[in-house]
Amino acid sequence: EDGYELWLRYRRVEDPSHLARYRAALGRLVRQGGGVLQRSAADELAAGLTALLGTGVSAQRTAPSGAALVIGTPDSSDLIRTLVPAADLTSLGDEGYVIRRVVKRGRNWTVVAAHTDRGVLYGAFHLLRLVQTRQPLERADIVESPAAPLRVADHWDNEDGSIERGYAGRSFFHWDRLPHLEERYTDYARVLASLGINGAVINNVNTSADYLGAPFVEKLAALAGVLRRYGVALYVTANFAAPIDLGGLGTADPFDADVRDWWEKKAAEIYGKIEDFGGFLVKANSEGRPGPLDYGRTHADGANLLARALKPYGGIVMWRAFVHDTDAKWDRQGYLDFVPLDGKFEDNAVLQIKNGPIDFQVREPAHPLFGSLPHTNSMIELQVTQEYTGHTTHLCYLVPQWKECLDFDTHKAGAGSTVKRVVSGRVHPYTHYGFAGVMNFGDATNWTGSHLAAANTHGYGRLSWNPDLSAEDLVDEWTRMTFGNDPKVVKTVSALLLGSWHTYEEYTSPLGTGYLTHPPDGSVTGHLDPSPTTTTQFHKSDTQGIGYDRTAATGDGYTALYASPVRELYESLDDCPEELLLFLHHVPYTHRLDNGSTVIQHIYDTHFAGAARVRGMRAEWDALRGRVDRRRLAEVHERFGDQMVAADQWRDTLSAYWFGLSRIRDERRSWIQATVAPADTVLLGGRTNTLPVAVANATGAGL
Ligand code: BDP
Repeated sequence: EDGYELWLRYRRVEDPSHLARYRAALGRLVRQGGGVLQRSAADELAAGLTALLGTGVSAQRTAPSGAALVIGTPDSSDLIRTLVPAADLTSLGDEGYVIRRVVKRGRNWTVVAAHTDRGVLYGAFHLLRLVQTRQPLERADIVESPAAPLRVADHWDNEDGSIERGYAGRSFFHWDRLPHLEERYTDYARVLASLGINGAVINNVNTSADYLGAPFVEKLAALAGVLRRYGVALYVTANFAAPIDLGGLGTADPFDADVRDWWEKKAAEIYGKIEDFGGFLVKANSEGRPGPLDYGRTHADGANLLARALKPYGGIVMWRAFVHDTDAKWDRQGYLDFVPLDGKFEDNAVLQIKNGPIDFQVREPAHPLFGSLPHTNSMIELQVTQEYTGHTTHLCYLVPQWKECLDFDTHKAGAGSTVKRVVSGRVHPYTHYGFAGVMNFGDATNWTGSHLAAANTHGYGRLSWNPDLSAEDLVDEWTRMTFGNDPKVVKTVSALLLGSWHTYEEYTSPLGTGYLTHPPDGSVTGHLDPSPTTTTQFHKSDTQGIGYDRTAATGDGYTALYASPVRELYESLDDCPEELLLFLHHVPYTHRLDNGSTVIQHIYDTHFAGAARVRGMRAEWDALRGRVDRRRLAEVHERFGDQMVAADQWRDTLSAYWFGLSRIRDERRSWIQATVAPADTVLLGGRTNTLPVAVANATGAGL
């Protein structure tokens, strides 16, 4: 198996009793009407059930004499009207659905019902999931609707086919061939819809203006046509300087009448071709991108310019809060720039805020902007592609990290103001809110480069629908859908995924040490390999101590951006959660942790334990031989091999580096004397980016 099907992998149900029950209940499919989305739902069910049940299933308009699966809306189906009381559907909104077993006139009906065809589509995927994961349907009574209206997939794909922070090949959007359509676009749309994702931004946040030019709009329209069949709206990242670059104007000043006119005409042109166009995503005045600040205007002025142009058509602007100019202010800049603008944005603009204040590191606190904007629509941006979390070399299942952020209580509007409630519009009365995920898809056959990385894509989409889902439930579901229901496979893969973030953190940067990766110099090692000498401005370690002092008392004042009691918790060296210790405090290497270890000893211990764990991970995976198909077994095995080498490199480089600074020996191991004794010059000379792999091999044995 090549992994192309991802979790939409429909294999025949093996267990005869399960199979018989599913066949009896779902072997006949009834759809009485509805539009395009309902047709897609029926097509997916027909194909999926045919494969799962091993018997031909196709949609019919009339009910058979026995049991049947019925899908539809009250408007399109009298059967649905008879089987589901209208009142049961009223609270579902435009995207929700029910899946219910109904016994009527002595017959068993399995019903997927919704107000809208879109709800039916999402319900259809849910039903397939139930079969794929072998859930009983006999007493099914499932009611679902999404937590937030914006559930978006962001692609950082470029026109030339390269992908910024993409590790799974090149872009599968072939702009040179579009508007010619390829099969993969349909599969892509199916994959998004299966998770409930309803929007896709198809180009990089660092974009040229070309995507807004007339030739491109034709291509976009063709793609939008495919996505539309699966309820996915197309969005485009807009370059703020487009009126200059494309329109030939002398300015992009939001207060300039010609500029306003240009954006209005552009919106009209796009909506003329793509009537359900979602809108724009914008990265402005960050990392050299053009923006309203270039003209002495504010972010709100800039966002509102575009928002007003889109408003007549129902489009929105997602304006990024990632404003990174100077490293020294990186942690606070988003907060300081946007809080004063609260309430100044149009109601069809929404601020897109990264989960943490820095940049998708392995460990960061939740961004202090969450909850701080009672009058500005907000959404969260998560990074599915593993930019700083191991690319496709390291297994790092990010759902537990995202859950920590989503469950974090900001206290900004009193206890219970969790991030997930903020971005679900339940803390402040937002009109647009939700989730964006920077995707890890490329043109690799298996989409994500590494088979197991697709669990992150799945996890992101499912959480954007329901942030209350647990990481445990999500890995279980993904594994069953991707590899089948063999209990040993489910147990092993689930455990591997669930422990992987912690392991990665242990051997790369425990205690919130932060940004230690190689600079993004365009090479494949950018943001992958360790390079602590080049990132001292981020981890602030020296011979006296380690960690970044962000306290109000003695540091940069970052902790003051949080509400009580978080602020006090973070400010206090004693109370601060240890996983964030070095993100928030600068301490001597001999500072004692709760477990009695010194910081430096803990760092040595975790680097060694984490790297050793990767060996165990590969062994556990290998024990699935005979239970996972040979190709995927071998490919994942190979990844773990690469991860072992890389984890050792992290362990050795970082252990040597911290020893070089602290000059404190590892109490438990003898490697340091043997390897990096008086090597300050090598370690601190700054001549090489990546320290020599600290020959710690002496180390490996018996530790
Ligand atoms: C950083 C990436 C960079 C992105 C930037 C952003 O390294 O490629 O352009 O974030 O999010 O993570 O704008």
